[in-house]
Amino acid sequence: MKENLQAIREKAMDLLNNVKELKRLDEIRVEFLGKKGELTKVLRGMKNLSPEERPAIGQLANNIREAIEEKIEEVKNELMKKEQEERLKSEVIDVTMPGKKRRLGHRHPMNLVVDEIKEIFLGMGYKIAEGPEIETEYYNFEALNIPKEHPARDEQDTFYINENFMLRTATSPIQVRVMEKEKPPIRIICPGKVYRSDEVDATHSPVFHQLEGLVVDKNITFADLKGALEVFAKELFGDKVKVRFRPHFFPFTEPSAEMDISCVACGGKGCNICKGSGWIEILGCGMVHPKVLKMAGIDPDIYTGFAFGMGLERLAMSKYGVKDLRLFVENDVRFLEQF
Ligand code: 2NL
Repeated sequence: MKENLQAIREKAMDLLNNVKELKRLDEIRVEFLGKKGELTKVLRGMKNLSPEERPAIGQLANNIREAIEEKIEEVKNELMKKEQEERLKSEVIDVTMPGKKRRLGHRHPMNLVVDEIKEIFLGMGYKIAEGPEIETEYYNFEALNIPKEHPARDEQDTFYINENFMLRTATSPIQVRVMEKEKPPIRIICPGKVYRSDEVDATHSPVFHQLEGLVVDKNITFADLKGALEVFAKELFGDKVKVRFRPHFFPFTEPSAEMDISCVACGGKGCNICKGSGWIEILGCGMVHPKVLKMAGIDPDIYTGFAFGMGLERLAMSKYGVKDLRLFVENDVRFLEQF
């Protein structure tokens, strides 16, 4: 009987040491101390013991009951404490915890170049002009001396909305509108989106950005053009940059030229960026064609002017070393956060 009691004690203690939930604790109490519990059963069997044995076993049984009761109480307190701690832990608000870090936005490289170029020309006394993206053939082509047969007019290059309207293929129509409205001196730049029906690749997109400039006044010469554009190039790309002008053709300027800058990647030695030539073409320019002035209502016998135009994606690509123009529109933060 004594061994029996010890075994019960051990079994109960073992169970109690491993109990994890209050509910299970109550089950254990009933199992051992309840009316049909193991210990109760043993105590019932006491009447079969001899009177000499009875007190000692009775004493032992009571000790064990007390020990189990005590243990139950102890485990109960422990479990309740743990439960409360867990609840408090889950409910706690740590007011000293730092807030969620928000990622700071970045300015788009396209906006960075546009603004930088604007600042340069504003500093030289130019004003900024804007105009509609939907244009007529007159403002987009006719007024710029682009004849009907000119390849630039080809349906392939131009997005037509209907017979009368199209998406502008350059920002020159803005300048035509300014010439019509205002008297010289005119000194403007026209940044904006332009549209051409091109297939998308690393250097082409049907929507891109352009910035054109126009100066009209008495006695404006090609030397003024060269001076203004050289200052512009040095301010944008640094004082060490060299420029050169190559003869070119545009229907709206005469004479016309393209301006190159010494390669920003290799400094003119020749590399894969400038395809070994040491030069990068950045803009087209020329003296405004007398016919263009005349059509806009400016007397070419009194006034002369120069104009220039540049694609901003390509400019931003050489300035920031971007190899694929599609990155400008994909809005991948890994790209954007570098600016
Ligand atoms: C280029 C070349 C150019 C112009 C644009 C212009 C505007 C008027 C009159 C005369 Cl209203 N010319 N603009 C002149 C020369 C070149 O752009 O390669 N652009 C991306």
